[in-house]
Amino acid sequence: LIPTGNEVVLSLSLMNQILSFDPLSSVLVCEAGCILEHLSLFLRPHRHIMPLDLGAKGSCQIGGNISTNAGGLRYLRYGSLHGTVLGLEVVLANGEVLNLLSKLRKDNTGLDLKHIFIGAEGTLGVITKVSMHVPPAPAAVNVALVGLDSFEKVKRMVGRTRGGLGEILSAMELIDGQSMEMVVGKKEWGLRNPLAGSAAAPVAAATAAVGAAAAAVGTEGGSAASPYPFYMLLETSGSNEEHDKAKLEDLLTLALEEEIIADGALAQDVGQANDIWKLRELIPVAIEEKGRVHKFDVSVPLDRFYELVERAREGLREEGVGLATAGAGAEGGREGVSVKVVGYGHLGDSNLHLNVAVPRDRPDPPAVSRVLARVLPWVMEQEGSVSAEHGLGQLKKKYLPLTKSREVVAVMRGMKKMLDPKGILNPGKFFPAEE
Ligand code: LAC
Ligand code: ZN
Repeated sequence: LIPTGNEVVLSLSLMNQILSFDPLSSVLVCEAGCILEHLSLFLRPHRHIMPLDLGAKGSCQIGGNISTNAGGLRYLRYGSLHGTVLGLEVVLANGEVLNLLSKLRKDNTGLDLKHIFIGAEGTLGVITKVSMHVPPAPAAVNVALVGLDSFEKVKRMVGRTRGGLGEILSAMELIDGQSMEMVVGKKEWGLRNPLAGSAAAPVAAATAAVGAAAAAVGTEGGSAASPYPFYMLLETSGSNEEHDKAKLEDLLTLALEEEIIADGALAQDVGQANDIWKLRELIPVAIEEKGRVHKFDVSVPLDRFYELVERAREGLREEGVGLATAGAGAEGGREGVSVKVVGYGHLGDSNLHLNVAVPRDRPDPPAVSRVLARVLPWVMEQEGSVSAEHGLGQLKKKYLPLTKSREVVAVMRGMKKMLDPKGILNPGKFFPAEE
């Protein structure tokens, strides 16, 4: 976090106490500076989990998670923080402490003010305490990775998965082929693609390969590290290991028979499950090394979900920009520059992360800027959202009027003026300059 002007950055990291936990009602109350992963570790012996999980769990604080309305990897199952946060304590701009620290699931008395602070990016008050409904830990968690030949098949698999796994489905994530190549390409992480042939892949060797197709590498556009253009990570969380596993196996077997998936692997233990998760969670870390990353975090209807990534790649190619691929390295392109484009994200929530890495040593070539400028207008044409889970901050505040009508933005401004008349809370974020 960096101050952008004459600002003071407030650290809540010393406010890291857990205040109470009631296992019967599953309510956790803590201070806002608690690190997400510490909360998960605290809950483990009590057989509960946090309703949210994200790659940054080891450093992010729960107050920040709530202020940014973080989404993450468990959203599909446990939903938004607007549902799981039961109460907040908030310090207002005038120093008053707003006690909204309810521990109740249901409380229909007047306006439910906590909601305006969830996702307000710190512009309306400073969250200091948090009360959350935390789910019981599932007794059985299973993780599978499947490889698919086209996004059309990904869409069919989404339907099959929802139908086949029903209430035990807890995550459905997308990893595209180039993301996979990038993550397994980081040799120091020692991660393998369990669907990339059996000989050299410890994970695959120990993982039950569901498809005989495992060895048949060589899909068009694929590589040794990533034989398929698409992968889906499927997770189930339920109460009966055998029953859940049987359901997942049936789903994969059926999907193979119908040629919706080309191959699949089911993790045989927690270590393998974690390794499959790492293939997904480390994508944003891996791309940081490829250059300065333009990050798009958009909601797009599933039907046209991946089209955005394809359009970006096509647009760049047409503009003469080279596209870096793992094996081949960089093809420079007419513009003498090469960028890396990957797509991944929360398929089950229609939330796509399009990341474009450009060389760090110089400003973006105009050709790249032209293509990237078309991304968000296209998203809006699909009635999507320009920020699905990362918020607007200062970089994307100009897009607020693209998503919200004038009247809606006016009400937001009115609330800001009422709660923070001098504009001292997180200035310059979120609200675009007034017309
Ligand atoms: C993720 C972050 C980028 O989903 O939101 O990995
Ligand atoms: Zn995400």
